[in-house]
Amino acid sequence: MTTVPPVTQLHKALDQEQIDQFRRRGYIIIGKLLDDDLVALLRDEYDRLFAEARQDGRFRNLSISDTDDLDEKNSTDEQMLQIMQMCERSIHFRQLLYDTRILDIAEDLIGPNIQLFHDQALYKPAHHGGPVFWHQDNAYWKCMPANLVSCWMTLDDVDVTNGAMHLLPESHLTPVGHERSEQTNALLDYGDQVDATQAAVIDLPAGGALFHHCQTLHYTPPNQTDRQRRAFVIHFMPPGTRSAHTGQFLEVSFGRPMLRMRV
Ligand SMILES: O=C(O)CCC(=O)C(=O)O
Repeated sequence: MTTVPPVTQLHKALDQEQIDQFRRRGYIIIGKLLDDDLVALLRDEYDRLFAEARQDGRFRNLSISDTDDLDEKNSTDEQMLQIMQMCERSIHFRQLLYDTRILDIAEDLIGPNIQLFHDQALYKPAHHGGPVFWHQDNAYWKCMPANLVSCWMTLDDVDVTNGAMHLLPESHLTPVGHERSEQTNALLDYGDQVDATQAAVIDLPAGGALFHHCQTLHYTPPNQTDRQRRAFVIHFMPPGTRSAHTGQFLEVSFGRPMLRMRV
């Protein structure tokens, strides 16, 4: 006779070893996840939205500023371009939030009820792509409890030369204080204190994905190659998460929809 495990023990996408690995290291590498047709569609949409955003200024260059008001006087060659909430600008990126392949993994990591915290496109253009310094995401967000999980996806082949993700194993276990970067003032930088030789450097193909915890220290280097590096991140949280900035629950809204709800 076969024994059916209780529902709470059924994993959707990961096996127990992968889940244990995530808990121990603070990240898990999935590899190729999105098929090439979807990648092609998302690339077109990504390029269209960045072209539009350049026209009307609704994007940020994190190499200069963390607001949408780009001050051209402070212009730099470096570009770490960000569009927040692609899901509010594009039906295709909105649909991606509900992609079963992604949500099944998120469910294995944070549980059956999943709300969007936010999404973002992070674009390092060829030749000029700026770095994102070492940081823990929750140093920006200050969410409580710190149980958020990010799915970082690539729309191009990504390796160390064009901006690969660097992750510091086990760093999610200890939240650390961050300083603003002296270089941009727009980004946090914990870099001096990281032993980068311990970092995992993750190559991914176009359509690849990794998941990391919101306290995992991570970094991406500049892109000085002639290849673009287009990435997209979905930050998931369990409902009931609070902002430590306001003490308030992060309520369900158009910008913060429930993506999956089972209980
Ligand atoms: O895409 C990048 O280069 C940086 C990603 C990142 O820092 C993040 O997802 O928090």
